[in-house]
Amino acid sequence: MFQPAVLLLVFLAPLLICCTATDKPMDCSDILQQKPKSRSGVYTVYPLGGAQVYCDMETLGGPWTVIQRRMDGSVNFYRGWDQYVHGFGDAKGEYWFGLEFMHKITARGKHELLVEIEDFEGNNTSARYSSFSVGENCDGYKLTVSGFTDGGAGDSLSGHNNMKFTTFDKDQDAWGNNCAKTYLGGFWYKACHYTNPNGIYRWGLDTTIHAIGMDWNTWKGADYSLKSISFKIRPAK
Ligand SMILES: [Ca+2]
Repeated sequence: MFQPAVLLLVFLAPLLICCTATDKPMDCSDILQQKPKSRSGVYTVYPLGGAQVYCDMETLGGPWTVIQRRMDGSVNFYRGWDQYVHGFGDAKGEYWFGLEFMHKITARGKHELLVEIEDFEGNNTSARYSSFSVGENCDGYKLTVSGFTDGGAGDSLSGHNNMKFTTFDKDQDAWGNNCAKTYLGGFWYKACHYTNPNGIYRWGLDTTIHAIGMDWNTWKGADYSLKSISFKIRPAK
């Protein structure tokens, strides 16, 4: 026979483990909620297992979880499906946070997206979307994005709404060939793109091979590869 105290422990143990797990921050908004004076920087979050991410606590009041960032060409973004699902790069610099993490975070509630871009002439601009989410694996990590507000960059993302994610080894785009292979990135390609944030880092205007750079067409056209671009999300108010 179990003693009552032992029985109680048996019932409480899973509950205790569960509560410990939910105390772990899933994204940068959890970080700020748990420690309101947190500054921008690299933090460990637990959308699944632990992963490093850059939190922007300042822009427009934050707290933004940076899910994609390019800034100096130091990381190769021409990668396969598994890497885009689980993430790659360095949270201190260039990285892709991972489609599974993006799905887990945006499935918690409505999120907004801020895209910030910069050219090589020192100009900065942005685009904002009031709703952004990434579907689950079995739905090809489909992008749902809407509610564009112009920060000066124009809207190069709404045209990708409802598209599944495509890499060179997983073609889910709306084109006869594989957009990732032709435009050398991985993205929610259609047939094929208005922006190519995971394309080749190629230092500004280059018309040698069409639209393979890190472009945002409504600002600088398809052959201008930006100096920096970042995608940031936060819970919608
Ligand atoms: Ca295709």
